[in-house]
Amino acid sequence: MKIQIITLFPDMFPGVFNASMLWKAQDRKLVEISYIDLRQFGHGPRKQVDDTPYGGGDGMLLKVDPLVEAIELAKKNDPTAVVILPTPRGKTYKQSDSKRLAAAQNGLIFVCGRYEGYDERVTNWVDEQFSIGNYVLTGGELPTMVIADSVIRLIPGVLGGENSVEFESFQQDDNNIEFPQYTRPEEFRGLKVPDVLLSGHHAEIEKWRIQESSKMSEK
Ligand code: 6GU
Repeated sequence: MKIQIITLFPDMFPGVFNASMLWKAQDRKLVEISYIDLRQFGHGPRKQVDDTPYGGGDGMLLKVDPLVEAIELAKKNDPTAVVILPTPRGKTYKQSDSKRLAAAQNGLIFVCGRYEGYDERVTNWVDEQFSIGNYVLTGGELPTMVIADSVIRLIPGVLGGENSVEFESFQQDDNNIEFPQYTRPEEFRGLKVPDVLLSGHHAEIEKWRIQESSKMSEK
């Protein structure tokens, strides 16, 4: 899967993508991540990519023309890729979205907005708009890392045991939370591992885990 990221800040990404599972996924050629520096599509001697909003208001908006030209280059590299715009105006991103994007196996093009926003006309070149929650971030880079991480780990071969995905949080549906887990020691500073997990009684353990999952989903 090709992942192309259009951003003014490509330096934000390698620390996240070049560690652990995400690094392994690239090392095994299961994903290929590349960056398109939006600045190179800026116009004029100052490579301007932003401008003041029509109608007035604070701050600067990313201009539509550099954004669209960058998307067109990314599309030329990967014509069937899905164009994703992370934005607080989008629908809330869910595990069902990551499953859908991973299963489709199309490449992904992320368009990272910055500053106070972007010219709304860019959405005509975008397939999906996602928010990652009800709070405001300074740009689309962090949401891009979040969404890309959640998709990449679902690509077959990225995680070790394929069934480690099956039982985890949100996998059955978007509200299901994984049960709590424990490892050695049996007691730490007076805190004991629940007896049932030490019982060796598989049916009881299964029952307990189901109970604990549904308790957590209610929170
Ligand atoms: Cl996708 N972008 C920004 N800038 N802020 C957000 C967001 C996205 N999702 C939640 N807050």
